[in-house]
Amino acid sequence: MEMSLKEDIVWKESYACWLQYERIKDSIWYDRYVSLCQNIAIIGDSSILHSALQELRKGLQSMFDKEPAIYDYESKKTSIIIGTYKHIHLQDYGLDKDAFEKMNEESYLIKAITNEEKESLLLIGKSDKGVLYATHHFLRLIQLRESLEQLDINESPKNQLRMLNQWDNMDASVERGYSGHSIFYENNQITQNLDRIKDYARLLSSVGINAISINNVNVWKVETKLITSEFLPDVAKIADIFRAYGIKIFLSINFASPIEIGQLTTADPLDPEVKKWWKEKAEEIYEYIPDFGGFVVKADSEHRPGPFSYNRDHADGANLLAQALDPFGGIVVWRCFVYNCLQDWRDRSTDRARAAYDHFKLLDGKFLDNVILQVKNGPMDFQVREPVSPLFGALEKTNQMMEFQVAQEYTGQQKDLCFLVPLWKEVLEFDTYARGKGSTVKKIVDGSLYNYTFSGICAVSNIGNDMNWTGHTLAQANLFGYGRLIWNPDLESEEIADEWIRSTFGHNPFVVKQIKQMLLDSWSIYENYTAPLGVGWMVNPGHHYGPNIDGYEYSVWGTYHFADRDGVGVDRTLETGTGYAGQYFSPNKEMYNALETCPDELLLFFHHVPYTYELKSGETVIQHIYNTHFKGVEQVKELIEKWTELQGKVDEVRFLNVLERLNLQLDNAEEWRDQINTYFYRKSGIMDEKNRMIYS
Ligand code: GCV
Repeated sequence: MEMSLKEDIVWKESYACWLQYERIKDSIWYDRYVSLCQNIAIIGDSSILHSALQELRKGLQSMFDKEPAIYDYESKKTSIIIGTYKHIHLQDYGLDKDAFEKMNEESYLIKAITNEEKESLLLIGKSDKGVLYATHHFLRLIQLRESLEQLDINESPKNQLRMLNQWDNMDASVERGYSGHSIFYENNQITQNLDRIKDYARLLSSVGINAISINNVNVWKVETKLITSEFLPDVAKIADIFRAYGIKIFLSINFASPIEIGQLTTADPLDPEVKKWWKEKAEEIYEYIPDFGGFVVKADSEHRPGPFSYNRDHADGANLLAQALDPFGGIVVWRCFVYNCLQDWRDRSTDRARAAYDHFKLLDGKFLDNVILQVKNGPMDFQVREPVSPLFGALEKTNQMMEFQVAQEYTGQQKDLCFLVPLWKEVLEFDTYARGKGSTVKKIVDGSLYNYTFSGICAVSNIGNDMNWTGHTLAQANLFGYGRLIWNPDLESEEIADEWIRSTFGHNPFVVKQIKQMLLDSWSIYENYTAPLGVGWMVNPGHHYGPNIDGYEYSVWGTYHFADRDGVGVDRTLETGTGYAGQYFSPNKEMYNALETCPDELLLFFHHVPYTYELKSGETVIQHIYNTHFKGVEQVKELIEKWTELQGKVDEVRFLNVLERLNLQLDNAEEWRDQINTYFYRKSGIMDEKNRMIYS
């Protein structure tokens, strides 16, 4: 379907994402809501409360086409009352102060109160941040057309740190960015367009994000200077913006900073001069940003400097920085993505999947209390299918957090549709058995299993300066879904999809149904036409888009599938393989280790099997490969049909943006299908049972 945009394109809807606040046209809903939403009283004064009020005014004004009036709380005329529990006269509403005292700092209550004289809606936070979250929640309820009359909601986030990592460089490029350039930097300077950053802060706070690191974990020459007086005044301006939305900022630092910007000859973490340097550096940073969150560190990973250069370990490295930040309440987010990236493909004993566990398990208990180890969800690198990293559950005495990737590096790069919430959900629900049954990953990262002092979830962001933020409009659902899921991992993927669609595209039941189906099917569709049965990779080296079955096979990166004429897959068993399966707690260890019990979808991650091996599904491995690859392409065609049926039902800009991406996805899926099927036909010499077209 060929179509192009009209001249006078309107990007309003694309830019607003899920904060559309579309005018309520249905008079029944309008009338039901309007009387309750005309007046606001705010108690207290702070930059966060100011944001809450602004959000509320803006949202209500837009949905009711009427500016709400702001009243003095004491006048008691009001409909919506916002403030913290310390300022609101709780007794007037029969509320208990003690209940608030016990709540977490970010909690809130939304309650409808009706008495003879008036109706009130209370949005009460434990803190200012809680008020802001309550406000967003309340606006979301209206966008979702929930009834307000009986509201009695008590919410607390399940995870303490809810973070995004920008992989933005100061030349405006974004590592693994698929939505234009950075919104933070241009020409090796911090941008002067702070409005866009403010809009980003609004979006993030609306889904409960409370921390952000604003530069790439690969910290290059100019970015190393972000912690110097040359850039700190501008970093402080960014911190001011995020602070007003309850978000703390972090910086990624270069472990070799004492050498690169400090005129020292070493960055040895045990050297007294180095310790002094970092201590003074921390003091300087906190002069500019009193509530600075701390550092994110990629060390001894993919050629970045780290403690290994000085024969020190990661605990020495992380503790050096933690000591410097501690007096100010800062924390160190230390990444566990540490592996040998100069591997010899002929060496079958080295296994990249083992690396994070092998490096960090031994150090459990050696890190200071203000260090958090950040662990990618899988042992490799954000593949479409990987087992959960065995480090989850393995660190009893060290704070730990999850790292997801909202950016779709290996899942279609925001050209292909891949709604990632179901993947993240599966990871969080995974039972590690670390302390017996029920030791799920979500209980580890929310800190409850091991009583961590700091814990949470972070993810690589997927935004850039494209007008719609995420390149593919439907990729906005991943950013929204990430925030909603990590606020409450018990939410269902379908619920999150539904919220996102209604807030973004409105309530037409057909639109909601079609998009929801598209989102929920998309991860499995993407998996169908790409690398099979958990083996991963098979992508073009460097940029990672599109198929290249042997692209990484003989490289140094440790990412092999070992396909030969007889079979495919990586033997990670205890008996004949790399022993990786043994890093899990029982019974996961045994389940993955045995061919008979290893789940089909991860078979080739754990085992090398002949093409004729029969899966639990009853198909042979080779037939599964053919079937899923033919099916995947047909499913993409169905996605296109589903979307095409929405023409005229969603605005033209977003309609065409998605259509264009789906067409690219089809090209990609066809290429994957043909490359994969041909490769495995040539390797195995086994025909497709259904005799479909395989290029030979
Ligand atoms: C920021 C993968 C990506 C890199 C990324 C790295 C990391 O290797 O391809 O772009 O670097 O992960 O997470 O540090």
